[in-house]
Amino acid sequence: TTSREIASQPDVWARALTDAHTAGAVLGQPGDRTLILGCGTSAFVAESLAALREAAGQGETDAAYASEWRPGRRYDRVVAISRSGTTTEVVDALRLVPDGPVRAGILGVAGTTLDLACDESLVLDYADESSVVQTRFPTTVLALARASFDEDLTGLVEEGRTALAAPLPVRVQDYDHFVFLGTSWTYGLAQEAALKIREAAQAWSESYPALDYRHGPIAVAHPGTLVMLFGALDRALAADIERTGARVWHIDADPLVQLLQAQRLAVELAESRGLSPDRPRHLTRSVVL
Ligand code: F1P
Repeated sequence: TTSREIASQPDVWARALTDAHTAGAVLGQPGDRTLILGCGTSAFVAESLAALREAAGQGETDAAYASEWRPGRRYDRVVAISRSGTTTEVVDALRLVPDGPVRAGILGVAGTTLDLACDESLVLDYADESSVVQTRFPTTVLALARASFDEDLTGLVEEGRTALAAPLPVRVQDYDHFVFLGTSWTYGLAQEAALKIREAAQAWSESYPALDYRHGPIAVAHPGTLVMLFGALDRALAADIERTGARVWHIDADPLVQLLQAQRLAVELAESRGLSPDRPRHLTRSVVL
């Protein structure tokens, strides 16, 4: 299931890009102060969306883990992201929002508790998944948001298909430690990639803002470490990492295609360890307390 959903991403992105214009408003009108909330994968998507919206000049945008957020700053709009629409901490956070801001949802399923608690929802049912481990829902939300901010994504679908057509250029058995680095909106992708490795393959993974990696965490890098760089290649950083004996993996492609390759890495790693990525330990599709 997980592998099939990973492979379906270019087609699902293509579908999303045809109605990008309908999606922009869910994050607020230009100038709106927006807060985006989520848990797990959806918290990382929230972080990436906040960085993208601010960089696009759309207005001040905060992101928070739903479980940590408490009312304080004033917002024009609070956006809840949740594939399932039932995650307890997200539902609870939305209930804490004082009267005033518009409550909006970016959801995978219509008619859920969150959908009913929102004033408006963008339901991406075609990107919903049956697997526990999220793959295409988060990438589709991000593709849609970037297109709605007028980013040119014409090459994205083809780049995704090309990546999927070739075997991964990494031998997963060579590594016992996986690090993912990103900057600006790709830091959310790096965190999401590291989560995939933990969820699907029960392996040791970490994620950091790219340049912060040199400020401590690089101390545990060793020849069994694979460090994946998201976004553009920083040659100086890559050289520093390689000096530790760790391997640097950078793909010259759109960051969403880089994440797709990290998802494939997680599946291959799980299988090489005799685990099924479709049955991650201790996890359910939606965490309802
Ligand atoms: C959030 C989430 C997932 C995680 C697991 C449990 O789900 O934490 O990120 O992979 O499936 O749920 P949701 O609120 O987006 O449905």
